[in-house]
Amino acid sequence: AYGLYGRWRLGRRVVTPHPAPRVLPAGSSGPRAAPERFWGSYRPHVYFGMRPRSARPPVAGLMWLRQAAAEARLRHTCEQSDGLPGYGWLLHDGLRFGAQEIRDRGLTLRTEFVKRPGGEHGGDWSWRVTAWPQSAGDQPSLVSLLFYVATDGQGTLQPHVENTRLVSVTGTSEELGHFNITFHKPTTETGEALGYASYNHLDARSPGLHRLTDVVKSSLSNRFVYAAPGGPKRRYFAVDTYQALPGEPDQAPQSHLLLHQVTLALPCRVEVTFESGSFAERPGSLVGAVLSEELAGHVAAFERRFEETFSLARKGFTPQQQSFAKAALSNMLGGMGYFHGHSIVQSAHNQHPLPYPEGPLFTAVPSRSFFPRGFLWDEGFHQLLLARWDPALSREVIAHWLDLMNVEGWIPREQILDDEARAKVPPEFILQHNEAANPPTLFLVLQQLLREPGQGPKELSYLRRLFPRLRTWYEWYNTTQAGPLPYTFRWRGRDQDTDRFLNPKTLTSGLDDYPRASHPSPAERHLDLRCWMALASGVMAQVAERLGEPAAEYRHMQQALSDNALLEEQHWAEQLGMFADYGNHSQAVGLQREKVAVGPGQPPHQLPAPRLVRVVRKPPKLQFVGALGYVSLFPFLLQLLRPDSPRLGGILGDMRSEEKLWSPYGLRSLARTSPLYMKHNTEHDPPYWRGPIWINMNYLAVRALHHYASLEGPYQQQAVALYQELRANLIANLYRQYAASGYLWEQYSDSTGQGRGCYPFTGWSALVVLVMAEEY
Ligand code: 6A9
Repeated sequence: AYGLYGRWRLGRRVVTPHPAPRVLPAGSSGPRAAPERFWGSYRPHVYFGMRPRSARPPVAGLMWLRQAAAEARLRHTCEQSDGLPGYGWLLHDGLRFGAQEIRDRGLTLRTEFVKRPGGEHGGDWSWRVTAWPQSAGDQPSLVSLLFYVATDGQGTLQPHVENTRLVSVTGTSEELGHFNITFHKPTTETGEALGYASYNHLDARSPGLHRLTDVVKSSLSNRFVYAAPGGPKRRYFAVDTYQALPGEPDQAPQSHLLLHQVTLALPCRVEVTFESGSFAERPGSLVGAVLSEELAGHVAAFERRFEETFSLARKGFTPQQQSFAKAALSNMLGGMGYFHGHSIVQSAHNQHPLPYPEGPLFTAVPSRSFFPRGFLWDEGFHQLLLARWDPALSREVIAHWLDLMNVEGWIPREQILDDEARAKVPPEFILQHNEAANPPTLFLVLQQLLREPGQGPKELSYLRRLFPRLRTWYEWYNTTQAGPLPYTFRWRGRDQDTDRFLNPKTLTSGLDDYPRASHPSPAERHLDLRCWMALASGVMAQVAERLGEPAAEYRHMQQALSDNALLEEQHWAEQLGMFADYGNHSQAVGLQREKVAVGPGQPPHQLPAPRLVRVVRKPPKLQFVGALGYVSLFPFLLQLLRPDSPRLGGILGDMRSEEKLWSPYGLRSLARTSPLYMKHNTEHDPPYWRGPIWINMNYLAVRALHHYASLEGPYQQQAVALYQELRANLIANLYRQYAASGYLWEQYSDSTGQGRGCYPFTGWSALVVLVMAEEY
C-alpha cells in the first residue's frame, strides 16, 4: 500500500532524530562550555579510570597484578568473577575529586584523583594509588601497578622512555589539545623515597578499547626478575614484546596503548599527573605534599556538604552509618559514565536492525560490574538521589536522555552504545525495539526539580528547551501504550510464547517477571503504567503552566487518571480485595516435564532431557489478575489514592501482613500468598520480581507512607507507624549487608535479608541515603 519509497521512509522513522533543537547543543559538554565536568571517572566499568566527555577521546586507566600466584590474574574491568571482597568510592563529589578503596585478596588499594581547573581544555588531574598488604601480618609481597593511556580512534600519543621505564607520555587530541602525562617515581605509602622497583612498559595497538585487557594479558611473560638489594631474586610477570591478538580481522587498529608497569613491594604509592598544555600559569605539579593537601581540603568540603545536604549526624546516625551513606552516594557519583556511540534498533517497518544516530549519553549506571550502561527507568531513581546533591547535574542527565529521542518520541530503554558496552551484553539483548517502553521515571525527577527553591530564568529556559521533547515523549506513551478503554494503558512487547514460560514476561515494565495476565492480549490493562501516566500528566501540566503553554489537556488527563472512582472501576478487583491488572488470565498454570515419546527398543538414557513446558489446567478468561505485590500497590506508591480512600486501609494492612508483603528487611515484591511467589519462570529462569525485596519500590513505599502520614485521614496513624517501621528495617538491613559483604546489592532476600543478584549495585539501592535523610 505504501510503495517502495513509502516503505523506506517508514523504515527510517525509527532512526530519525526528534526535530526539536537538542537540549544540549553540540559542544555543550565540551571543554570550553563545561570545563569543570570535562574530565571525570566516567568509565564506571573499570576499577579505576578516567576519560573526558568527548567522542572517542584518549582514556586513562589502571590495572594491577598480585605477583604471588603461578599464573597472572590481571585486574582491569569490574568483574564479579574477580570475587573482590569489596570495592567502591568512599568519597566522590561528582566533580573534582574521589577516593576509592579496593580490597583484593592479600592487598588493599586506595585510588584517588583530584582535578585542577585551568587552561582551555579541561585542566589537569592527578592520581594517587596507594597499596597495602591486607593485614599487618602478611608477608611483604610484590604487586604490579599498570597505568595506561590509550587512544580510541582519534589523537596521538608519544612515549618517553628512560632505560626500561616509561617516564611520561605526551599527546594531542581534538578536544584535549596538547597534554603531558607523567608517571612519578614510586614512594612508600607515606611518600618517602623508595629503595627499589622494577619497570616495564608496553607500546601496543589494540582493535579497540574493548580489547585492552586481552592485549595486555597476551603480552605478559614471567621471564623478568625482581632483585631488590639484599633480598631474594624473584621472577615476576610483566608486559613483554607485544604480539598481535589472534583472530582479529584485518582492519586498522582503533587504539594505541601505552602502558607503564611498576613492580614493587607493599606498602607503596604511585602518583600520576595529567597536565594540560594550555594551562599556562601552573603553580607547580600536583604531587606529594601538595596533592595530600588538596585531597584533605576536598575531603573536608565533602564532609561538610554531605551533612548540610542530608543531616545524618544531626539525625543521630553513627559515624559508621554515615560512612555507609557517603559510600552509597559516592559510588553513584563515581558510577556516572559518559558514553558515545549508537544503539542498534528495529521497528516493525525494517527487515534488518539499523544503527541509531550516534550521540553521547551522560548517565549513572545500575551496576559497575554487571550493567555498566544506561537504563532508562533506573536513571529516574538514580537522579532522585543525585538531584539532592547537585541539581544541575541531574538537569544535564535528563537532557542527555531526552536528546536520545527519535521523531516518534521513543527513547531506547537500554543504552548499549559502544564496543566496550557491546562486549558485555549477549547478542540477543542488544537489539532495542521501538515498541518497547519503560516507566517514565524521569518525571519523578522533574517533579523533584520543580520543587527546588530558587527557580530562576536559567531553570525556566532549561524547561523551555526540554518542553518540545517532553511533549512528544508523553504523547508517545499516550498513543503507543494505550489500553483497550479510555484512560487505561497496556505495556507492549510482552513475551508472546505462552508454552514456554510460567508467565510471559513484561521486561518493558521494569518488573520483568512480575506476574501479569497469563495470556498476553490487547484486552489487558496494566495498573502500574496507568499510575505512571497519572504522574506524567501531572508533571506535564505543571511544566506547561510554568511555561505559559497550553496545560488543560494534561490537567484533564491527570484528573481523570487520579479520579479514585474511575480507578476503582477499571482496576479494583473486589473478589481479590486488591487493585490489579486486568486481562485474559488463568490462575491454574504450572510448569511440567514434557512427555517424550519413547520409540520401540530405544534406551531411555539416550533421550534428550524432557523440557519444562507450561500447562494450563483451566482455560483463561477475561478477569482481574490475582498477584498481590508491587503492582497492586501502585495507586498508593504514586500517591493517587485519596487519604480517606477505604482502599488505603486495606493496602496498609496487606503491606504490614507477614503472610503477605511484610518482611523484617523490607517489602517483598510479591506476597507470600500469591500463587507465583518465588516460582521459576522456566527451568533456568529463577524468580526475580516474585518475592525478593527491591529498593526502588521500597523507596517509593516509604515516601508514600511519609506522604499519607502527613495528611489527616482515618489511616494517618497507621501510616505513621508503618513509616517508622519500614524505614528502620530498610536502613538496618542494607547497612548490615553492606558491613558484612562490602557491597550494596541488586535485591535482597525476603527470608534472610541477604543481598542477591548482582553487586555492586549502587543504582537505585543507593536510595537508602534518602530514606536515612527522610528526603522524599
Ligand atoms: C542482560 C546480561 C553480563 C533488570 O537495572 C537494570 C535492569 C532494570 O531496569 C530492570 O528493572 N535490570 C531489572 O528487572 C538488569 C537488566 C539487565 C539486562 C541485560 C544482559 C549481561 O550479562
